[in-house]
Amino acid sequence: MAAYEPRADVATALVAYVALGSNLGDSANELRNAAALLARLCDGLTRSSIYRTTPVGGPAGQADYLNAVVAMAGPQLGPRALLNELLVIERRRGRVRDERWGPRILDLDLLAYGLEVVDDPVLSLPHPRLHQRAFVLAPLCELAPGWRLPDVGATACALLARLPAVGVERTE
Ligand code: PH2
Ligand code: MG
Ligand code: MG
Repeated sequence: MAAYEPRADVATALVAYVALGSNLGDSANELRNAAALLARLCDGLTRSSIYRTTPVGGPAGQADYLNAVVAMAGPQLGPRALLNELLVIERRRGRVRDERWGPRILDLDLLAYGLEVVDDPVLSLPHPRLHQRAFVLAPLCELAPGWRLPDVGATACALLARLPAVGVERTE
């Protein structure tokens, strides 16, 4: 019998999903630059469109956000090292953490890492509020319509359909 050969055409790469958000500075540029930095940390990156979204939570009167999601196929770092790198990139962009859910120049949230389900003080996977956030589910549904969250087994599109269709507008 022939030796087993993995079939490259059907093998599915491990994918990490990262949410990007900004409502200070040149937000569209922040998201594009962050996506370019993340592309260096994986074999292949795809980005959703950019969405203009109404702020959820936080102080009254903050500006609308721009949000997007990227899919990192074949990430070079494990989930904890990747999370740490996201924080490093945020800090380099001048992110200061003061008010919870206050305005920010760049927010990078690790949404999911393959099928990992983790719940510990530093890392929760999938991201615990992902299911309720249209500003994350809309770009994730666009990018990965068939992908199912490892914990609830539903797609981002199905979860999005349950939420009120307001406050999220695709811009490009
Ligand atoms: N991020 C938050 C809180 N609220 N609202 C919108 N529209 N977009 C965000 O990225 C966002 C938010 C906490 O990180
Ligand atoms: Mg966030
Ligand atoms: Mg964050």
